[in-house]
Amino acid sequence: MITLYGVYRSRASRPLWLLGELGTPFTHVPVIQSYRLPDPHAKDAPLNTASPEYLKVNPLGQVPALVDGDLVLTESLAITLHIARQHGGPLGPQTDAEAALMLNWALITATGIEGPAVEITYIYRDKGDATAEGQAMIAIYAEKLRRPLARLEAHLAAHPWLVGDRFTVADINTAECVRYVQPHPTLLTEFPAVKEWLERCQARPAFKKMWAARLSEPA
Ligand SMILES: N[C@@H](CCC(=O)N[C@@H](CS)C(=O)NCC(=O)O)C(=O)O
Repeated sequence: MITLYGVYRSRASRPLWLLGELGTPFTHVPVIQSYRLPDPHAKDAPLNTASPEYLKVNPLGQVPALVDGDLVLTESLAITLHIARQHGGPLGPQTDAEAALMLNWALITATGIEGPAVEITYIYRDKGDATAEGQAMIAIYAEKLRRPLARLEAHLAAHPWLVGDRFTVADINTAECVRYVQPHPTLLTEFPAVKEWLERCQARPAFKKMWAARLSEPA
């Protein structure tokens, strides 16, 4: 049985969405980020990323982590790709070429999209959209995103999904990173196929269920 560590309000959302799509049984341990607690070391603190017990699972002190028998994985996109290979059916790779393409999209996403997109979300969360300083920073991150988003746009203008013309783990991985751009909707209007694809991903019942669980957790 798989054990997945991490609250919904974290990058655990990625494997949690996938596991919801698949209906695979798993044990969920909702470890919270230590920085979200007033005193993560307090006696009554919930299990968190600084808890000695959790650091034995992931010495990096981050969520998500996955334990599957003797295998321990501590990167969300490696976790989703593993689950998809083991249990994914059509959401996982059917050939070596598909496995390679899913990894390729995960790396484009992790190296080109996630970083600047997360910064955009943080700026809106911390500064709102009113400050000139915030807008200047957003313009810098938006410019960094234009090339990888154009790459995605070119693919999605010609294909409904990222791999194999069907919804797969590759769509979950990339959609969960492009989601961080959504607080800045004018950027996505430059990439209409990406915007439409993201809306299709987020209309899926398993995404909506994951999102509702996320919203039900304390902010
Ligand atoms: N590259 C890692 C990033 C993991 C990560 O940054 N997790 C955050 C929550 S979304 C975390 O655990 N932060 C707690 C900390 O860094 O102290 C992944 O995708 O799994």
